[in-house]
Amino acid sequence: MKATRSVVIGLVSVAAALAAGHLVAGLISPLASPFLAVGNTAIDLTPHPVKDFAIRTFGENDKLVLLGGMAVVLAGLGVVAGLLSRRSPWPGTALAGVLGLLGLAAVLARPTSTTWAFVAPLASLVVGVLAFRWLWSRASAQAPAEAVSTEAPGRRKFLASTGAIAAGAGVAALGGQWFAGRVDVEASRRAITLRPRVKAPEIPFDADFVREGTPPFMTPLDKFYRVDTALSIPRLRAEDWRLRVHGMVDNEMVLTYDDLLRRPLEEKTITLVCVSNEVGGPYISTANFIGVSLSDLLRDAGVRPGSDQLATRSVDGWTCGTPVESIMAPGSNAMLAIGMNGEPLPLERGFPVRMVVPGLYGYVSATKWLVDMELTTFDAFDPYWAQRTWAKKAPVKTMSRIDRPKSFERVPAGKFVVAGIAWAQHTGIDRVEVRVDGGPWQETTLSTEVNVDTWRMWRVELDLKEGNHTVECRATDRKGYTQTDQRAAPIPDGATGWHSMVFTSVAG
Ligand SMILES: Nc1nc2c(c(=O)[nH]1)N[C@H]1C(S)=C(S)[C@@H](COP(=O)(O)O)O[C@H]1N2
Ligand SMILES: [Mo]
Repeated sequence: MKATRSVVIGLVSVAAALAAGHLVAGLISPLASPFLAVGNTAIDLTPHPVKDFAIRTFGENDKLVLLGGMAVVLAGLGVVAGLLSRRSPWPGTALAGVLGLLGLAAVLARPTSTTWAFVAPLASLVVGVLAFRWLWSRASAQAPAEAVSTEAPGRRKFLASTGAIAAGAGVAALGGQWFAGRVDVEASRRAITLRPRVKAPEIPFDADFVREGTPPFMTPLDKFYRVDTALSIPRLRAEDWRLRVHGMVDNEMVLTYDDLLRRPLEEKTITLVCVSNEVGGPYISTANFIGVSLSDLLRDAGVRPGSDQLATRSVDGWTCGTPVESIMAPGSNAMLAIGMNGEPLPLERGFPVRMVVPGLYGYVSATKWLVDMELTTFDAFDPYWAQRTWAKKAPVKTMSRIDRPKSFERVPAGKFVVAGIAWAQHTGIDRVEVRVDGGPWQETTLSTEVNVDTWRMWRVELDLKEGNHTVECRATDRKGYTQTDQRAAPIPDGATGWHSMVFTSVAG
């Protein structure tokens, strides 16, 4: 068989197999799609430095890059399978079978796997093998005809059969997407109006120094940093949502979205920080969260003595462990959030319900698409990131960042305003100092404080001679702790060290 034909057969069979699995998954359970399951497994198995690299390099596109990479690898395998099968269909058949079994294993191993999930990868396996065998027989049946130089009809038949399967694969893949999306989450979200009983206080005009280079105090939702392991955003309707509260409690509960709406809704301005944030990094944002008090809810459930960890689970299987005392402490402001910046939670923010606990990094506090809460102990359960060598407990560290000047920026010599942000969540910032070229520390002016659970901005006017400079900043919190200059990487419990910026003052 010609090499081009064998390659086309391999590629089309792979596409047919993936599309068939995706279609069946769309009908029974979207996360059972073998393509997505393999991708999600890859994310879970990726060592965290690689994960951090992916987030840093590709940002929010990291998952698209992964899916694209998987498509390239699968296409490559299809090509190899085709080329190996020029004389006999068995190498390709075997490869289709092995890939199918891998898909099956990935789907079954997912924590979200449902009873019938195996049907989707099974469809991939069967369709992949059958498509390959059929196309192979069509292609080789024409071979003698080619030999006697009546190539045209043979090629036409071959093109017709591969074209038909390729088109079928396209339709099946789109159908799978459509069926998966038919659970109309957007409509569910649009139907919700949130009327918090207590609104967050207005943000004072001098809570940020935007014109001098700091971020705006409130982060618009499309600018809010995003970090999660979800390859496809879970699609859970508010009306279908249930939260099970169980484990070391006196009263097990199952809550509905309406149950939450019947509780007093409060709006709070809170900053969220990711433990992966490097010194000077971007993974920090601030929003108005609307939700119900988590400590009130746990009091209703009756936490038994001895339970020190709240284990929470997302609908996609991601898990999180939060110290019970951080939630129950007076004024903890821990909440089950259903709204952000006045809207119901956006889908990628954990619609319909997520958790927020000020003072703790997101991976130990901010479960999105929350569906299960178990009161347990730190000894008894390790959540997702603790299983991957991150710390079990991770309070947010007091830190500061320079936003102006930017790295290697050329600024006018003479008077120049340096500005940035600082945070000591749940404690409050006492002061921020800067120094230039290793000189004496100088106090900066802080913005008006909104509350201790949010970031705070700072600015200072410097008078600088022409030439290269290095500016450093350090924050001190209300407990009297001043940021250490010792640089530490984000793993296992958050980066430390002073942020510094090299820039040049030039004669204007
Ligand atoms: N279900 C789920 N919730 C999650 C995560 C996740 O991977 N899955 N990541 C956590 C981490 S590490 C952070 S920093 C915050 C980020 O929330 P955001 O994406 O809304 O900014 O969500 C937390 N909640
Ligand atoms: Mo995070």
